Formats: sequence, C-alpha cells, structure tokens
Amino acid sequence: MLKSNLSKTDLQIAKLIKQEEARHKNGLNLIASENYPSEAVLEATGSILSSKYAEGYPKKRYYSGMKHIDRIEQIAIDRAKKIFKAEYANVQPHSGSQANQAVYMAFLKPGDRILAMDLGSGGHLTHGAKVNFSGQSYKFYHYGVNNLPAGKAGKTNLIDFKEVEKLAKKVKPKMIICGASAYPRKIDFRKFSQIAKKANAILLADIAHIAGLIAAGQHMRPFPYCDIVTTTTHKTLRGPRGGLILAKKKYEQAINKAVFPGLQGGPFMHAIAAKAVCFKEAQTAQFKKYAKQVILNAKALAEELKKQGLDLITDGTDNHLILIDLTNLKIKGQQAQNLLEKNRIYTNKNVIPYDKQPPANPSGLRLGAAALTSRGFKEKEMKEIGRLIAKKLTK
Ligand code: DSN
Repeated sequence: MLKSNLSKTDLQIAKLIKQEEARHKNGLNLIASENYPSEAVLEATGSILSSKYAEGYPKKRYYSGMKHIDRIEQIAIDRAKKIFKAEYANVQPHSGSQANQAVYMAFLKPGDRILAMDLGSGGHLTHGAKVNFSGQSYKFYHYGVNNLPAGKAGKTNLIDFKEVEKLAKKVKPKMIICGASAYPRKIDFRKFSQIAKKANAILLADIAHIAGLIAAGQHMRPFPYCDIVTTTTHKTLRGPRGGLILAKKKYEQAINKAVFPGLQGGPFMHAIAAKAVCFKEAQTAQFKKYAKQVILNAKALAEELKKQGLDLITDGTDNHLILIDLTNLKIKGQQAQNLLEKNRIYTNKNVIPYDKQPPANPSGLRLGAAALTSRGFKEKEMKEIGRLIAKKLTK
C-alpha cells in the first residue's frame, strides 16, 4: 500500500480505503442492495475513460476523439439488449434514481397520475415518496400488499392484484410502476401488464434489486410484458454503480432525449465500459450459477431464521432478500441494525407492511444474500449466520 500512487498523494484517504476493505473482509455484508463486482469491472471503472467527455450518443456526439468511446457505448447497449431481451437500451443514467427520473420526464407532465407500490409495502423512494422529487412532481397513487392472517390464505403480505386493478380503474394512471426494494417474492409482470393494458397505462418495471436474477433466467423476464424497464447495475447484477433504461423500440427517441440533454450532461464513460464488462459477465455459465446460488443462500438463511423462531414477511423468500418482522421481539429496527453492526454483521432497518413504528425505527430488518454469495458463501454458512443473527436478536 505504501508504494501506491494514492498513498503517496493522500495517505489519509488511502488508509481509509484499506480500512473499508478490511471492514468488508472481516465482516458479513447482508445489505440487500450491495454487492462486490469483479476486478475486471473495477479496472474499467478506474480507467482513462473517466477523462472523456461524450455528450450525445454513439455517432451523434458534441466532441471529437470519439472513435473508441462510441464502440464501447455501442457494445454496452448491444449486450444490455441481449441479456434482457430488450429492443432498446440507454446505458447512460448515472443511477437508478436518474433512470426513473428520465422515464417520468420522457412520458409525463408534472401533476400526471402514476400508480406504484407504496414505500411501506416495499416500494422505492422514487416511486412517489413525498420527500422525493417523484412525489413532489407527480400525482402518485399507491397499491400495497395484502394483510391476510398468516397461514390462513397461504403467505400474507403479497401484492394485492385486486387492489392494483381496482385502483388502476379508478385512478386512470398514465403510468403503472411495478418492482420494489424490499419485496421478497417474485413479481408477476404478466399480471401487471394485463392491468396496465386495460387501464391504457404505460407499464414501467423497476427491476433494480432483481436484475441479476432476471439476467440469469432465475426470475420472470419483464419483456415483452412491460413497456419500459429501469434498473441499477450494481445490486444482484454485480456491475459498477450506475443505472440503465431498457424499453420497446417505440420509446427510444423520447427516452434518449430525456436522459441527454434533458437530465444529464456528459455520460460517465468509465462506468459505461464497466457496465459493458458486467453485461458480458452476466452471460456466462458462472454468473447463472452465481444467481442460482444467491437464491439458494437466501432461502437457506430464511429457513434457519424461521427455525430459530423469527417471523419473516411473506414467511420466506423467492429472491435474494429477506425481511425480518421484529414486531414480536423486544428489539426494533434501529437497535437490531446497531446490535448486529457491533458484531460485524451489516444489515439495514426497514419498514414492514402496515408498520406501526416510525421509519426512523421501523419494525423490520432487511437482509440480502447477493454480496456474501459473491464471496463464495453457500447454504451451510448462511445457516450458521442465521443462527448467529437469531441469537443476537432474541437475547
Ligand atoms: N437504496 C437502495 C436500496 O437499499 O434498496 C435502493 O435504491
């Protein structure tokens, strides 16, 4: 480390980066939205490409010196289209939030109606939370999950499609959003598309959390059911920090215009190259195996937590994430997160459906298996972690 350029220039930051690396190595990262990209992705992220301005799109730029940059962006676009079976891709959004913002900007006017999943049921801030630009600029209506007594009708807290349909009929939204940040079950894009068609609404799927599972064929694909798809590239997809928009061909012009010049300036070409690398990796047999293992690991962890007496929202998981319901324990979300952090287990407090606690100290704790699976953890280790977590939370 002492010989690195960074430590020569800025020892303070170099040391902190090393310490952060050690925190990851010596701890257990169960934060559902985090993951570890490959060295190849990191190499592209830290490359010369961060020097280049490239406003515009391949072959339609405002700068010279675009020979290699154009090829890189086109490769990223083609690979993204291939892995998600999409007709169009825009690889420029800096984040998932900006991808959503660009889609709203492309098709909606301020005040237009959108129907999306509420934050408490597992939706995202950019799906109309009052504190977010989305909730301040558009008229959001929210559907949630059912609240059936556990065990009676099978799993409780599942998306209530009857409510979605009823609201779509009543509200007549211009856009319906499906996809979530804290929903542990599969999302039925086909059912959403039937409702959106009847309501004559554009259907947007925000697949940020499950993108890697979809790319690996471990979750229903959003196309051809959805009109537009947004995602981040750094969660289960294991790419660099960034966003991506996919859509049917007819939406190309409107989305391109909204991303640039509508919302962003120069694209981050280092991030786009890293996205291209991640899209290549996502096509390998190794990645398919990885995504399968993520689900097996999440299920093993969920089963062990249940065996140890903890309640889980929806009684388990179909994907990479688990939401522990702390209602019947003495401890709430904030204390649970702190207590586990003291034991080098990293999670995040999360609201649960019909939560009686405030968001600052909610009744839920969200866990995810993507990062530890990248480190090679299997079911046996996940069960051990499950026992450890249960012991700490029920003490
Ligand atoms: N903040 C991310 C998450 O933790 O799910 C989503 O943007």
